[in-house]
Amino acid sequence: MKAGFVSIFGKPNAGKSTLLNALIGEKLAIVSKKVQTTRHRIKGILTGKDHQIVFSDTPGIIRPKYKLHEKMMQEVKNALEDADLALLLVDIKDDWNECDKIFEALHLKVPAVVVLNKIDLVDKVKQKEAEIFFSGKKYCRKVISISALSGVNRKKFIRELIDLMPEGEPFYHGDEITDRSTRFFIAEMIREKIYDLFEEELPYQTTVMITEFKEKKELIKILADIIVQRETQKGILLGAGGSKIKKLGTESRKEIEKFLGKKIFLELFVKVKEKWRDNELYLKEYGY
Ligand SMILES: Nc1nc2c(ncn2[C@@H]2O[C@H](COP(=O)(O)OP(=O)(O)O)[C@@H](O)[C@H]2O)c(=O)[nH]1
Ligand SMILES: [Mg+2]
Repeated sequence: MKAGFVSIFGKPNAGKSTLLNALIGEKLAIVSKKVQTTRHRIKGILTGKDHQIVFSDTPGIIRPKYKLHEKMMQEVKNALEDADLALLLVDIKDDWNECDKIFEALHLKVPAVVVLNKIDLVDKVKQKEAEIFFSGKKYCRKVISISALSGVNRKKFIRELIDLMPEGEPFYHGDEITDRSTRFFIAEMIREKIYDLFEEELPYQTTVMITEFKEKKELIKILADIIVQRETQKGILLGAGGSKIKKLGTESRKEIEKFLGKKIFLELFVKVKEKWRDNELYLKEYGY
């Protein structure tokens, strides 16, 4: 039996969350065109006859600008410490040298596989160049080129990882696919919709907390607080005559119903907590 932890690292937008979802075959992690969507480490567990791989999706590696960022980078560090194998994800169209510096700075103590992602966007020549560039690096055991979006050859990909995993007994039950709760995923789905529906800075100043989750006979009742930093942001979230928050509610509800396979009643409340992103107590309360 092979069992171990595989952590996915890389710059924002490299496609880490897309890859985790592709590997697990479920949408565990939210994905967006905007950077810094992922704030938490999320585990995705894959169990087979002779193996268990516990993948960790992590926030993109950045230089922290506020406390929330520091917490996000702490999640990266934790995932680094637990890892038996690191997947270093590169958007093949990104600056390779810059990625190399970041990987170098991780000071990995475990083997690493460089995963060149988004190969659907380049030609074979460019792909080959990138493969040669990264395979020469000290931290790199192997290079795998994929398109997480167009579909990965899961079986083949996983086999290659298993080869590099330690022997060991499984850490989780075979039927567990993640370490996160239903409430967590629901909050994340609402957050994803906020990234979709609102411009620029607003999603970054926002977090979501589920305050009530009650299963009734016919439906599930869910109440959520949307936390913003300023009164003006509350206005933007609500929209004229409450039109925006209504849209957010409807779209979130559809997504959550798909996820839970049950009818839900969803009510959203917008709350202003000044500078929550820099406040230890708030950050803790909101799960960071
Ligand atoms: N063309 C292309 N786009 C991708 C691929 N993988 C991810 N993306 C897109 O890149 C963006 C960032 O993806 P995400 O998984 O959120 O990146 P993360 O920040 O590293 O977690 C999203 O718009 C994805 O749809 C890929 O293989 N090809
Ligand atoms: Mg992500």
